[in-house]
Amino acid sequence: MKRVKISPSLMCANFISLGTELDIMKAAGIEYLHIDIMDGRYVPNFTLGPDFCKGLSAYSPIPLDIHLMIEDPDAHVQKFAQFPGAVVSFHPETSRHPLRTIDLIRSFGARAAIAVDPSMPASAVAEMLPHVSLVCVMTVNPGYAGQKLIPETLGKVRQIADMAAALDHHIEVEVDGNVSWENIPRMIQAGGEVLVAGTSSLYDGKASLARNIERMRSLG
Ligand code: S6P
Ligand code: MG
Repeated sequence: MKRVKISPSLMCANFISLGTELDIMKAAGIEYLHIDIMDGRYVPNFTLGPDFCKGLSAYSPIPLDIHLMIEDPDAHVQKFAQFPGAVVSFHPETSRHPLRTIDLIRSFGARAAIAVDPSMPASAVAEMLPHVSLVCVMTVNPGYAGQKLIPETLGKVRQIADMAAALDHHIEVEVDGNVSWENIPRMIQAGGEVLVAGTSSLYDGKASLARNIERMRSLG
C-alpha cells in the first residue's frame, strides 16, 4: 500500500516556534505544507498571504500546497504559483473559465489543482480532472479550522478517486477538513492520498508535533 502524504495546515501552526516546527517536519519527511489563503469574500475569514509563502519557501525545501479560497483567482495566482515545486488549488466556482485558470497557474510554473466545496458534486469537476495534478476535496465548509466532518463528503472522495484512477495520469486526491484520528482511516479507505492535518490531528495540542506525525504515519 502506498504511504499517505501529510500536508500540515500551517494556519494551525504555532507561529512563535514556526522555524522549529518546520525543522521537525523536514526531518520527518513531511510531503507538503498546506497554506490556506482566504480573502474575506469567498470565505468569511482572513488567513495567510504571499509574503508568508515567500518566507516559508525560502526557509523550507518542503513543497507548498497552496489552497486559494479567494474570489477572482486569475488576478492573484501569479503571486502564488512561482514557488519551486508548489501546487496551487482554487475553487472552480470562483473562476468564469476554470480551464483557463488551470493554464494560468501552470504558466507560472506551479502544478495546478482544484478544490471541491462540500456542496459541489463530483460530476461538476469531471471535465477538469484531465488537466490537474491534485484535487483537494473539502470535507468541511471552507473558512475555518476546527469544524466537524460533513460525512457525505467521504463518498465524494471515493467517487473522485475512482474518476481519477480511470485517467492516464496520476492525480493526488487530497482530503481537507477534520482529518482527525478517528476519521483518518475512513478517509484513506475512501481513496485519500494527501491528508491536510490541522487541529484534529497534528495540532491537537495533546502530544508533541513529532509524536503526532509518528502517530499519523502509523495510520497510513
Ligand atoms: C479550512 C481550510 C483547512 C483547515 C483545516 C484545519 O477552510 O481549508 O485547510 O486549515 O481543515 O484542520 P482541522 O483539523 O482544524 O479541520
Ligand atoms: Mg485548506
